[in-house]
Amino acid sequence: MTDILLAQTLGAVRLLTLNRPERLNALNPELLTALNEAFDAASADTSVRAVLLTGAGRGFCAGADLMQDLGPNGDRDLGRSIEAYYNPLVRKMRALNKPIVSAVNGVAAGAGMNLALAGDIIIAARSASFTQAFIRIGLMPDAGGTYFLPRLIGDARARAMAMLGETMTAAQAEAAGLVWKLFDDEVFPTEALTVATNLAAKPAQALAAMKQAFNASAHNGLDAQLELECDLQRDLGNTHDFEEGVRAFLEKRPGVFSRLGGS
Ligand code: T3D
Repeated sequence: MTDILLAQTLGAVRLLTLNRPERLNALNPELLTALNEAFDAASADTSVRAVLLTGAGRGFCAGADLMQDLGPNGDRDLGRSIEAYYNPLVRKMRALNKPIVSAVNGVAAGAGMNLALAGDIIIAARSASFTQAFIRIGLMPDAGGTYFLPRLIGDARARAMAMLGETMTAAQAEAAGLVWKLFDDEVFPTEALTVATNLAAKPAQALAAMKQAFNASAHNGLDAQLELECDLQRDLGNTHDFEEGVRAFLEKRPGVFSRLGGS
């Protein structure tokens, strides 16, 4: 039996590959459980300094598996699966004190798109596409879509994308600010790993503090945010990484930075 989620450790990067290519990596309970467990494991493993999330085959993720039984005898309480799988997963991704790179290798639809948006840095292959497919099946965005989308691309674009259900090409997504960078398809896996590897070599405590601050800025006012920055920077000023960073600058060499809670 093939693993529904491939988890590989490449140096300090934990590469997670959604692995149901024949269903465009649609999310069923087994895959959602595996993802939840994989983020717990990445959090607990101090040797992991960055997570890279991508899809096998030609899709990133087609959202919820629509082949599940939704007929008269099926479970129509969608809230139940959202509470059990999607919401914990999105919360875990945001709370993880290590950066997540969402590497969107192909189509990202519905909750699959929104999982990508829960990452810290979103990159995409030029052939990738993004769609809030929910409206086509009489649903609304979940998995954080109504939270992330307006913050990333603005309220006007977010509403239109969700309500019209149109597909955004990778180039449009880059222009709208949904993704940070595009890479040619042929080099996408290599470039995605390079982004994650670069992140993994950076000062882990500074990255964790940044993630905390960016998460908080979604709901903080300026005063609260300035105070949070001050508190976090005070802590960072006492780290070995700060000492090392300044020393490396003065000695004109690259810094060698520690992982979370260790060297
Ligand atoms: O309780 C809960 O779970 C609630 C949570 C809901 C969250 C949601 O995500 S709701 C939204 C669910 N997703 C969708 O509505 C998207 C459905 N898929 C599509 O619209 C299209 O497949 C795509 C736009 C993603 C890609 O189109 P295309 O033309 O590139 O591929 P395709 O031919 O449609 O799909 C290829 C295969 O994947 C195909 O199987 P086949 O015919 O080759 O055997 C197709 O059925 C399968 N597939 C695609 N999406 C899903 C799927 N199988 C199961 N579930 C899917 N979501």
